[in-house]
Amino acid sequence: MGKTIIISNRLPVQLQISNGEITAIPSVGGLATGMKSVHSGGDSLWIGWSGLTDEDIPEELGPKINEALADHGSSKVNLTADEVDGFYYGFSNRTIWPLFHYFMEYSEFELDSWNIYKKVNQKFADAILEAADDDDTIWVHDYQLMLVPQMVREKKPDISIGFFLHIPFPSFEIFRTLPWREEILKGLLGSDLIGFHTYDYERHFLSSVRRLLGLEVSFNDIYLDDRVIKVDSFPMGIDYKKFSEAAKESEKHDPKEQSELLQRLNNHKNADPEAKFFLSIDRLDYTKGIAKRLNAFEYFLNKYPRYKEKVRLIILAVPSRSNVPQYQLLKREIDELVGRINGEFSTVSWTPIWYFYRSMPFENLIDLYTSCDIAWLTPIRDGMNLVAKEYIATRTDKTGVLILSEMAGSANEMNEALLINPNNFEQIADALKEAITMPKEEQQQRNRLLQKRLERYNVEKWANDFMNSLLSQKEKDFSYVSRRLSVDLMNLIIADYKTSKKRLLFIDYDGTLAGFHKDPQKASPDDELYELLDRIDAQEHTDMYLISGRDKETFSKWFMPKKYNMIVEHGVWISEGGEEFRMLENVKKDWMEKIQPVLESFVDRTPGSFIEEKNYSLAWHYRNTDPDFGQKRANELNTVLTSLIGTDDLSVLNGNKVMEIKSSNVNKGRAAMRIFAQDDYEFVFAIGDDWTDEFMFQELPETAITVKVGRQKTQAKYYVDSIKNVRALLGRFVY
Ligand code: GDG
Repeated sequence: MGKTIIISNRLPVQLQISNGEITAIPSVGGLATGMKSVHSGGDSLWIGWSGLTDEDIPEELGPKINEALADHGSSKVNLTADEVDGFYYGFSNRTIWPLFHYFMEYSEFELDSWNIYKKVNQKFADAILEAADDDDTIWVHDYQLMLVPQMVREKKPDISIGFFLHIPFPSFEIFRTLPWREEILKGLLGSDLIGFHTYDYERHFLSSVRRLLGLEVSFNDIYLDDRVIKVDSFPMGIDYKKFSEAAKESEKHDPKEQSELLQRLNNHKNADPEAKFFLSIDRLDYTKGIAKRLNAFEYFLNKYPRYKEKVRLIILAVPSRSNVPQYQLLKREIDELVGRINGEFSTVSWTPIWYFYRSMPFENLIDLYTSCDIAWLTPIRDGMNLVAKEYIATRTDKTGVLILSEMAGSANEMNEALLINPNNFEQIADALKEAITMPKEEQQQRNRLLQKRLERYNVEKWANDFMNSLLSQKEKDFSYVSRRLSVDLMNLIIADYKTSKKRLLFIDYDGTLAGFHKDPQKASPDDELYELLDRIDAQEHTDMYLISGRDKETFSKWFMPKKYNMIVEHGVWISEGGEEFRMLENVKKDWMEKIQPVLESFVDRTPGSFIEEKNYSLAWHYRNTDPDFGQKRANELNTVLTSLIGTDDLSVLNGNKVMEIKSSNVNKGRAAMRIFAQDDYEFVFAIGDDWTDEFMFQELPETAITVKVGRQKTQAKYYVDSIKNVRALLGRFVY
């Protein structure tokens, strides 16, 4: 196995240059810590931007910088200040970030920054291509690099590529407003595996793929040409041990060894044992809902004035993207709000809000987590929110209450927290009161469960799950994936048809020429279909056979007057040129009376299902049952029948919402081959939609054109996706 290449906008280390000396400081964010286990284990390379623009790096330091990065298994992509501006501050943070967090009004659609985004994505892709061997595994991260997977795929079609999105994927209605939506989706679809934090983001993505690109999606697999792309959710965890150990370590400290911050926090706590600290930690970002939280705090103090002088809100807002205008406005808004609320409520001995606008060292972060009674994290939208998980991990005695927004991805896994809607101040005020008064035992009970889950599904497990899923995707055998019948392919087939001297066509009926109906008898041919079949049948040097599992009575009624060739009951009967049906295979039917009661018991227990008795087979139809229930019963029946029929000469066919039991020596493949052997055919064509047609696809010679209707596992060479397209294809033979 080759090496792993991780690609993200920023590298796991940040470089600083002072007095010609380079220092590399480990990055702190969730992504950097999360990928540590993948990056440190074995052969791995991390490609990203160093945080310094070309203009920042003195020429003579270039090689030294590369060496410093190489020491950390990293390699940089060089970006100019203009590129950082258009790609990072521009398209990534003024278009994608707001749009994907449902802040449509902040989203700017600038052609120039889109062009720079494309150019910079190509730079990242080129850096990968330069470093990658064919057996390497590539893991691309986040919204800044959504075009990279396809850019790499174009040059290295067989390489294994995974992509993980750390922010939400918005609903189709939001995503569709992006002018370059198709390009973004196609960029992502260069991957073999696309991961999201939650099932909802996954669902939104699949819906956009289906609606905007019209691709076939089955469960969480996307079918694109001859590739299958898997989409799945992997909720990101934290380095649980690091946080819980740090908290334990800090508790061991003698008060004099404690950080100044902790000493001060403790002094305040000791002065009034009833006082409670609320903690709010986020990057200063409009998605995090800091301004709303401040307003809600004011609302709480007015609604429950008895808590004045008892509670204190500690806000840590970490500076972020301060080049983007919205962030500058937000900074001003928060400064003003803090000033106003403190001005309104402060007393000589009490300031309700302590506000820090900076980044803190890790130790201080732990101090805040361990000394605050309530973590109040109420983003308006957040891909995951790791702070919520980190807070819980540091609560060594299991006390503490987490108030968490429903709009954070982490809310899906943290049901024991007090979940709130960040726009509902009434609910928030009540949740704060509930948190203040929550008995210690209840806090511990909730946190015990949370901690257990976070410890188990930690970040290492997250990264390993993703990598294993990516590897198994690579190892899967997709040879069954047939190709969509494109216009070009269709033209070739038609040309072949027209120049052939003798042609043979096998055409299935239900699900191929006509749609399904609640009552099978009502799925009769329409005039347009008769006209199409008439024309094909009238072609010179062409033998057309309708080939079906239906009974001969129904087909006699529908097609005998037309004198079409017909093979029915999967190959038991044949009628050619309007002659009476004759038996093509000798089949037994004495087994039927034994199987019939079994099927009847399933009809009794499965409302909507029924038995169709044919001359030589029995079919149990479950199209009209509840879909999940019907499928469950079908699986059950399959097991029962398999054990019942044992080595008898019977087989069970799983068709489209129907199970049919019949003699093993009868199938469409055998019947088709009998016809094929009768003449010297140059052009052989078979089309069908279900399992019973697979016998034809399998048995007919390699040169035959075999076409499946629908995108499922098949032996057919090609597929078309609808009955409408079947008719269009057949129409091209004759019109
Ligand atoms: C994006 C998505 C998703 C924060 N302040 C300080 C500090 N931090 C650390 C925290 C935490 C990380 O930064 C923040 O992670 P979040 O998940 O809360 O938020 P984003 O930065 O917006 O991250 C988010 C995440 O990607 C992962 O996929 O969860 O939804 O938006 O680890 O501890 N660390 C230090 N000082 C600080 O002042 N040392």
